[in-house]
Amino acid sequence: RHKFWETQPVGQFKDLGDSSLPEGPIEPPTPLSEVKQEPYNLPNLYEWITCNMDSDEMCSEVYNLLSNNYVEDDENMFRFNYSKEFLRWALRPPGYFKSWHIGVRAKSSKKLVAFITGVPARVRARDSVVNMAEINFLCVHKKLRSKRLAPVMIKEVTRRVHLENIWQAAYTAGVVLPTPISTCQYWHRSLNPKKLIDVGFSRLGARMTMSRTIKLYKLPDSTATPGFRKMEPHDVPAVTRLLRKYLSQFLVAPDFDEDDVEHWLLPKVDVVDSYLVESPETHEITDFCSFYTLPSSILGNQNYSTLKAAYSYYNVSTTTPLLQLMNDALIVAKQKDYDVFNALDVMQNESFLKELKFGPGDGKLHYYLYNYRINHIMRPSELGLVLL
Ligand code: YNC
Ligand code: MG
Repeated sequence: RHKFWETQPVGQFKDLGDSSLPEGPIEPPTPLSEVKQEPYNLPNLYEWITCNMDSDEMCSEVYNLLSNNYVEDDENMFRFNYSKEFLRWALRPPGYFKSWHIGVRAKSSKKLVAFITGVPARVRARDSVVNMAEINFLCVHKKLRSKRLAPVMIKEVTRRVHLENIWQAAYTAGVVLPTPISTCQYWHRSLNPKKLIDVGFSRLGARMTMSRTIKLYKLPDSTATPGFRKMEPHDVPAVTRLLRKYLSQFLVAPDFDEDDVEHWLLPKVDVVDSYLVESPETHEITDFCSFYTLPSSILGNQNYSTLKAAYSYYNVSTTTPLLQLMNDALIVAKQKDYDVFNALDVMQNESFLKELKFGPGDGKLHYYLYNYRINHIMRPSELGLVLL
């Protein structure tokens, strides 16, 4: 059934529910001298390249491949449109390896036709902190689909990860593969309901008029929480402490240090936004919320070409109720002209989704680990990890 995935060190469907298998690495590391030294073979017309994301030209090539060929919804109405600045941010975190930004191009035309990336991350699974690769942006040009190029891309990134003495990986996908550690759902909160309905992202509810719908999703003009403000560079140590403590309750979560927080959470225009609550009395940082910016191209609409979407990232509440904190996040997203605010049902998100008028999306998002067994299927609320 899964000719490729059956050969890989991942949880196999036949082992689901077998709690006699030990949690942890499925295979031990091999000596580095035994890792294959040469790249895997590609069909003759193609060659491997390492993509230098410092270069504007390379970033544009990657951007063009993805904006035309990356993930679409089931009805092919929308396609992710990650910006160049976002790709730069996503691919150059602390300690990143250039060799993990892998392209395939046609030898004759030099055109980029496929891409896959990894970035390093420390991920905690129960009590173990594991050095992993987070794999993302696997893309094969539409004209080269179903030719078994994806397994070659995956084997090549695996080889290059192994060369850095890293043996585990985390990734998410909309498709079911052997075997999800958890299956999550996206929820959507309309900020600009008229546009969302006009472009076919959402539908007018039964017995609803457009004006009632606009009223239903109306938000206050300004945030409600005293001391709510944008995160600044001097907040990095306090946010790191707050986030580390919060994430410790989940079964799988990133192990962020201050460098990670500076990279992943300090605000970057049109890439990532972070807000926190500083107590007006004690000046303590008590709460935190963040979202990243990922527009989608709207395919074949006369009036609109892009949907501006915010995606809930990491949120921590200790003093401000999470519901109020997230309502303030919706208010700033609305002020910044986002059309929709998306959130997965991970961490404690279920506690605010329905009350804040998020509706369930249709697609699922499956979370996977490579070469690491987790002995039960986790509930989304046990997951403390958000991948881009
Ligand atoms: C996928 N998304 O099952 P079997 S998510 C992993 N992730 O293998 P072909 C996938 N595997 O079942 P196509 C996958 N999609 O026979 C398909 N597969 O064992 C498997 N779409 O290959 C599939 N991006 O080349 C099958 O398929 C085999 O031409 C078939 O190419 C697939 O980034 C794809 O959705 C996805 O660009 C490239 O459809 C193409 O269809 C495409 O014949 C639009 O492949 C964009 C899209 C995927 C987004 C993502 C995470 C990727 C994770 C990859 C796995 C990483 C493993 C860990 C490596 C490091 C290890 C260490 C240490
Ligand atoms: Mg293919």
